[in-house]
This record gives sequence, C-alpha cells and structure tokens, in this order.
Amino acid sequence: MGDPAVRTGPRLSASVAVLTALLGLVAALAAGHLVGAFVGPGSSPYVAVGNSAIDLTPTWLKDWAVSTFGTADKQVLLGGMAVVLMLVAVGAGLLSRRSSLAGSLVITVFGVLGGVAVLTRPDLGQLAILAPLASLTAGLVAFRLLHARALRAAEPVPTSTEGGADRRRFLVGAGAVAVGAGVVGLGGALLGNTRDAAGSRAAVGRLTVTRPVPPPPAGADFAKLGTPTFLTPNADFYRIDTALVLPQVKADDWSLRIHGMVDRELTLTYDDIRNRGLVERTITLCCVSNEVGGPLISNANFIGVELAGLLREAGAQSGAQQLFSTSADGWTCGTPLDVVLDPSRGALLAIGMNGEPLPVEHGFPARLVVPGLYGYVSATKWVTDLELTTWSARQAYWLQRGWGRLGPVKTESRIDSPTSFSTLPPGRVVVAGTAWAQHTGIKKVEVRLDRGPWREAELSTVVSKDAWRMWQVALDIEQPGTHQLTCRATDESGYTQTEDRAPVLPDGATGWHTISITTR
Ligand SMILES: Nc1nc2c(c(=O)[nH]1)N[C@H]1C(S)=C(S)[C@@H](COP(=O)(O)O)O[C@H]1N2
Ligand SMILES: [Mo]
Repeated sequence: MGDPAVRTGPRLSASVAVLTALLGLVAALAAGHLVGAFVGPGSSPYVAVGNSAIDLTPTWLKDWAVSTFGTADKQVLLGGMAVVLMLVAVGAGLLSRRSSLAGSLVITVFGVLGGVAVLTRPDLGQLAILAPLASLTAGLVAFRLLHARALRAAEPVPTSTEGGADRRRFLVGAGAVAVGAGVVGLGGALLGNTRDAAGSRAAVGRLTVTRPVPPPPAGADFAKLGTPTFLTPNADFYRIDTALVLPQVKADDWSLRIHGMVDRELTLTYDDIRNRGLVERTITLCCVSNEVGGPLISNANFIGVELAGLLREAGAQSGAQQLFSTSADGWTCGTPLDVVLDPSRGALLAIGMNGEPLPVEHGFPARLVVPGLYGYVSATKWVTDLELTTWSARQAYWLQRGWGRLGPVKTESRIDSPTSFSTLPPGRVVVAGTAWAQHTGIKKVEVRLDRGPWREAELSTVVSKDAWRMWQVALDIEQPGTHQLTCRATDESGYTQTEDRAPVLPDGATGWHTISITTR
C-alpha cells in the first residue's frame, strides 16, 4: 500500500497543476526549437513529428486534408498538434495534483516519440537527436522543479510568512520558466533566420540567360476577362510539397550528384550550373491532385540548363529506366528517363523563375522541371541527387503511396469567368477560361450552354506548346433562371477531353468542367 502521507499530503489546485504542466510543455518546445536551429530546420521535435505525420498519412486522408484545407493543410496540422499537446498537458497536470509522477511519465513518452520521429527522418543526421533530448530534459526539469515548489506552497504551514515565501518561490520559478522559454524560443527563431536560404538567394544576384524568351505577346491571356495572367507571378504560383518547414539550402553549400547507371559520376556546384549557359523556357506546371476546375496549375519562365545535356555528359547507360531524384528534405521522385533524355522535350535543371533565382518555396537553389509531366513525377524542388536506375530498384515517394508511375499531364480546360454560382443579368455573357495540354498544345476549346450546341471559343496567342492557353467566347443567355456552362478542350494530337469523370488518384482527374450560374 502507498504511504498514507501521499494521499493526505498537500494537493495542488487544479489551476496550479495545469499551469505547471503547461509551463513544462512550453519549456520543452522552446529548448527543442533552439537546439533544432543549430542542428537543422527539421530537427525540432515538433516539426519532425509533424513531418512524420505527413509521411504516415494514408492517401485518402491526405486527399481529404488537401481538398478541405487546400494549401493551408500544413498550418492546420501544426495548429492541430498544438491543440493536442495542450490538451495532453492539461490532462497530465490534472493527474499530477499530488505527485509529479504521472506528468513526468507523459513528458517522457512524448519526448521519446519526438526522438523516434527525429531519428527516422530521412533528411536528418544522428546529431539531430540532440533537439528532442533537449526538449525532454527541459520539459522534465521545468515541470518537476515547478511541481516541487508548488507542492511546498500548498503545504499547510505553521506561520503565514513561510507560506507566503513558498508561494513566492513558486511564482518566481513559474515566471522564470515562462520568460526563459520565451527568450530561448525567440533565440531559436532568430538563429534559424540567420541560417536560412533567403540571404543566400539575395546574394545570387542576376542570372545571365544566354537564350531568354521574349515578353509574352499582348494576346497571350484574357486577364481582363477573368483568366489568369499568362505568366503567374512568383508570389501567386501554386505551391505543393510535403515540407512542413522549408528546406534551407544555401547556394554555396549546394551540390548536385549525378550517379547510378552512368559512365562518369558528376558532382556540380551552383556556379558550375549558372556558368553553363542558361536557357529560359515557358512551362506550365500542374499538380496531379488538381481537381477538374481546380487551381493547382501555374505558368512561369523557368531558367536553367538542359537536363538531358547533363545526363549525356554523365553518360547514361543502357538499361537505365528512371531518373530517381532526391531533395534536401528527403522527398523522392521517379521520372521516366526516355522523357528526360529526349532533346525535344526540354527538361530543365532550373535555378531561376520569372527572371529571379528560384524562390525558396519553389526549390532554391535548384529544381527539376519537365514539360508535360505532373509535378510529382518530375518537378523535384531543392534537388541534390540524381540517380539513374531501374523502376524495380527504386520506388519514389508517391509511387509507394499508390500514385501512377508515368504521370503525363492530361488535357484539361477550366472556366474562370463567370465564377460558379454567380448571378448575372440576362443577355450577353463573356465566358473565359484556361486550357492546357503541356507538350502537345491546345488546338480548340468549345463551350456549351445547358444542353445546347458546342460553341468554339477564341484562343489566346500561342506562346509554347508547353504552356497553357486562355480562351473566351460570348454567349447570349436570355432566359432567366439557372444555367450550366461546360467547356472541353481538344489538343494538337486531335484528342478531345473525355466527359468521363476520373478522380485525381492514381494519375490525374478527367472530366468536363461545368459551372452553374443564374440569370435574373
Ligand atoms: N522536394 C519536393 N519537391 C517537390 C514536391 C515535394 O513534396 N517535395 N512536390 C512535387 C509536386 S506534387 C508538385 S505538383 C510540384 C509543385 O511545385 P511548386 O510548389 O513549385 O508549384 O513540386 C514537386 N516537387
Ligand atoms: Mo503535385
């Protein structure tokens, strides 16, 4: 049986117990953040657990998260983790009103979880374990110290002066932990900033392009009618990746290794690439997770070197089937090698985007871009390693999760204006939108009102078969009421978009984009 003194001894009020546990949590997070800033951006245990959660998320749940929260899914995950941690701390505090044992156990379990997450990250070295260790130690020390002081303050005391001193000692300790965690956490954030890639990107300066593309012609979009601008500004370019914190790779630290089934292994530095003779190419990138009518597509002038040229220099061996690329954060991608090696394809190792060095969120210092393939099989950001190999030897990140191997972009079109469910006066309505069939080109877009005949739309000036095109058509919608507008594209191969609806998994959605409008 337990010591009866434990049962009858001092007991913390619920609020003091919860405060003690929450301060332990704050101390743990701050210490992990600071040490994490030293050993690498993803080694903060909080971030590592989040990254592991992303990698362990089943595809259906990931799809649901993306379709519900869009590109804010990562903020939602981090926020959700914060709420869970806080609830756990509240529970641990309430279980620790007499003894600190339960709280210490909970802290230890979570510390070990953080350690496992950090150790199993593909992109973190062994040293990264220091971050969760710091978290565990700081959490345990802060919690147990405050708990002991709180217990002493809660003891029935002979004189009121001593009780006051004990209470003061607890409050001073609590204040010290709170302030200390703030300082340490802020220190971690500042240190993280000095180690980030933005400074390195700023120092890159202007990229000298040997073969630039001219500015887009005036008729390249119908932005005045509601389509996107032909070139997507970098700040508006859609972003998709599994990185909870952006990989921070400095140009000076970066190198690209080309190896595997090659005659000569190559290692290239940033200067090697930027001095190779940069070309510029207009390429529309889109995500396989883009639903019919969805926004996960953008177009930019990418600046880089010919990927095929690099691989020829390394000497691709016969039998090699895929270009297996790895990013600084351990994400992997498999691209069909014949597509990459085809000189007419124009695959790039890109270091620039719309006249600037690649933005950090789009892969600084370097990424791959392959016209006509979805991003998940072609567009590795923060790329550091290219291995020529077979399909059976290596399985890339999304292939392991049930997505298709080849990933050619499907011909699609989208209505941008009017927007779905808008109400318009009856009469003339200009319908405008976007169509894409990267590396094939768009030949025709047709629009239909309700079940009426297809009407051919006017297309924007063609710039490149690798880029999207905009379209517009004026329709007379006299009858008041609800109407359906549908569009479909035909590409330069003669293929007309199928009406059959396919989901995004495993290799991209199909179907006609239809919207509802009301005239009144
Ligand atoms: N390192 C890394 N590269 C990546 C990804 C990723 O998760 N990690 N996602 C890919 C996917 S699915 C797409 S659609 C494109 C998106 O590129 P963007 O964010 O520049 O638009 O990047 C690709 N490259
Ligand atoms: Mo994607």
